[in-house]
Amino acid sequence: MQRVERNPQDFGRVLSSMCTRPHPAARDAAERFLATNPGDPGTYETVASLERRAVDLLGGVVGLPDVAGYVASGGTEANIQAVRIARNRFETDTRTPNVVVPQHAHFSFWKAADVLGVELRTAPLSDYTANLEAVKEQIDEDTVAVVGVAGSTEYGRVDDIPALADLADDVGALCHVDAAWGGFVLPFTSFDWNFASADIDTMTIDPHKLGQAAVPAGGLLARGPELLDELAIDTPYLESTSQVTLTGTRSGAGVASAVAAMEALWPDGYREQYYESQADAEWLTAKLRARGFDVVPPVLPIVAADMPDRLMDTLRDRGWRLSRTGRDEARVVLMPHVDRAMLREFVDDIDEVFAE
Ligand code: 0PR
Repeated sequence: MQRVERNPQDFGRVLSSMCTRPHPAARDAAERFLATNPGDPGTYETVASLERRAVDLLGGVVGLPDVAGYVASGGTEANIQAVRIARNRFETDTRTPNVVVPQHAHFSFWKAADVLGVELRTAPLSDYTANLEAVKEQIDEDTVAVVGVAGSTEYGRVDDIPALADLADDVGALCHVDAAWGGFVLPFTSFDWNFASADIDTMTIDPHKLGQAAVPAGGLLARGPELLDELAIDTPYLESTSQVTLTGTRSGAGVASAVAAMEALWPDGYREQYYESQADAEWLTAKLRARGFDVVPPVLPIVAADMPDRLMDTLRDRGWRLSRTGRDEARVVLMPHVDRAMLREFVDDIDEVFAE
């Protein structure tokens, strides 16, 4: 078999990333819109209408057809903005608003707290998901948002979102769901909630991760336009009069590629990809267990296995890109570019290293 020459866009041995090879239609669309700026919809009308289309398509994915939102630079921006929405609704300026996150929340929430001057309260996990009692203990009258993670960065685990949404609702706080990575597989899993059925207010769901769009294309969604209005800033000299995004000039490439990817893949392409990746995750789990590694069972397609440092270093020397969890496990993210052939090669390499 002829090896494809390595270039920075070759995902041949990348097991650590949440980015992937964009869908061909997404790549073409990105190129076509490279020099456009959806931050100036008065000038760049086509890409502005594509952004509305992107939000509509995302609404289809999350089960809320008339959802509000925009295409952000990534999950970090979407999470910061969700916290900002919640903070801006808070009505007293004499007390510090707080946001309650389960411990596995992405580090972008720490950035959000720092930038926005809110207190971040973390609640411990049990069995890799938010412990509801612990979350409840952290909530008080100054809580502006309760965050649930749907597809955690390290283990791909999903919190009990409907329960977290109820806890938020009890104190009039917003419920934000970080589905930056998991959002495009959740509709095909046995989780029986979506944006419409659970009492979710805002959600992060990134086309540039499992949506197979080009970077940068994150997604911030809100139940209605009035929540997004919390972010509106006047833009006196543009033809449009206000802006809700955090960044000014933005990538039209991200927007156009998000639309192209979703038009090509929603729902059948994403469904097939999820089934394949989940089956591969289970295959890899079995192979690793058979070799004596402890593996955290993959609920969504991420596999974490306890591997000796020396083995990880040797695999890295052989070109494999693996990342570590906070507990030092090797983490394999089964993005669409990770297929069975690649995983066979990976397992063969592990066997070779052991045989040395
Ligand atoms: N929320 C969750 C659940 C995430 O996993 C991530 C990113 C974010 C939010 C933030 O998204 P952006 O990075 O788009 O702002 N999780 C990965 C991580 O931090 C991102 C990543 C992507 C890492 C590609 C490596 C890589 O090659 O690990």
